[in-house]
Amino acid sequence: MKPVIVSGLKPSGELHIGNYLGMLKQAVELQNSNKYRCFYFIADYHALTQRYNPKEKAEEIYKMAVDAFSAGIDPKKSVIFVQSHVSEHANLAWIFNTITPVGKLQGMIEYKEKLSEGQIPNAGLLDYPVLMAADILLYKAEFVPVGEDQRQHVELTREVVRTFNDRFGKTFKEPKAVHTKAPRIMSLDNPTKKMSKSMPAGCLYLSDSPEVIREKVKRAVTDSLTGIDYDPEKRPAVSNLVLVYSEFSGVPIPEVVKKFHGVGYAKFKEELAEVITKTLKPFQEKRKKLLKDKRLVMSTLEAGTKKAKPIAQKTMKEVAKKVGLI
Ligand code: AQP
Repeated sequence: MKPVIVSGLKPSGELHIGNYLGMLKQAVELQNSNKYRCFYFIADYHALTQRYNPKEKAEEIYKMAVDAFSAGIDPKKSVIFVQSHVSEHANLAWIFNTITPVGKLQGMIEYKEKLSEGQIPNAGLLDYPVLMAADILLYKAEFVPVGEDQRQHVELTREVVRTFNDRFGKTFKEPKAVHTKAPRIMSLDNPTKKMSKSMPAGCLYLSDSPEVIREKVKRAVTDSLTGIDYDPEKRPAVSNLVLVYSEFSGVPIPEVVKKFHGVGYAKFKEELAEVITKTLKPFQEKRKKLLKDKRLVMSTLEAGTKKAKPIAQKTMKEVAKKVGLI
């Protein structure tokens, strides 16, 4: 049996280049390698932990699926579905809740960051990593392609595995987080914050038009020093842009720095906008077509649910028996 890969996309807004470079691009590569059984889901339950407009949520969920397909997630090669359509995600999270210390969840970096950004600390937000552990372990995943922000959550999943196996007998294996070379793309307007859907001012969206991309890149903060360089400690803003250039062009970072030696910010930013626009073109064309075919998208997701559900049910049955339910 091929090892299992699981990852999710939270429909809390449109996908940005951080989501793409930190996770989605790799998710597609792993799928295409043919070495894994890949499960990718739209994490709608996770999205409900943030303040949202219920009238917009269904559209966001649908668009997130469109974006995943447009970026190359292929239903012939991967199982793709909506999290809430497989109720076992919530059921398993409940069991894991009973073995997870609250103090551990209160100490999670992402949780504390969301609070510092002014979010109301609802129980779902606190519980996010436990639901994520269930997302991963329902399918007994070995690898989880995620951005750096999710590393601590995968670590918690590993702790859940150890606790569960200790108390109820060996059931799960500890999964590993796998990161790309761009695990943390920073916000365009603040290089100390990661690019986040919930902070749109610093985001470059995969659906942005060439004009918007040019404008956003032009406005991206740099620093008072001159020259294009890569030194995330001393020059985080410029280094972030160099990393984005490298990832979109496929040119290694040292060569990017060499290529733009002595070149001003304006020229570098023009070329950066161009390489992003060019790379995103096929994605945007596919997206435009798929957005018009809601029936196809919904039926593909339904087919994904049919594949995911029996596997989730099997794990849940095993867990229920182990923890003493009848
Ligand atoms: N800035 C980032 N750089 C690299 N990777 C990132 N990811 C998120 N932001 C960056 C990774 O993208 C995948 C999908 O993310 P998500 O949809 O699950 O939501 P998130 O991690 O909470 O991302 P956001 O954009 O910051 O959403 P909000 O603002 O709504 O919380 C994940 O693998 C994530 O690590």
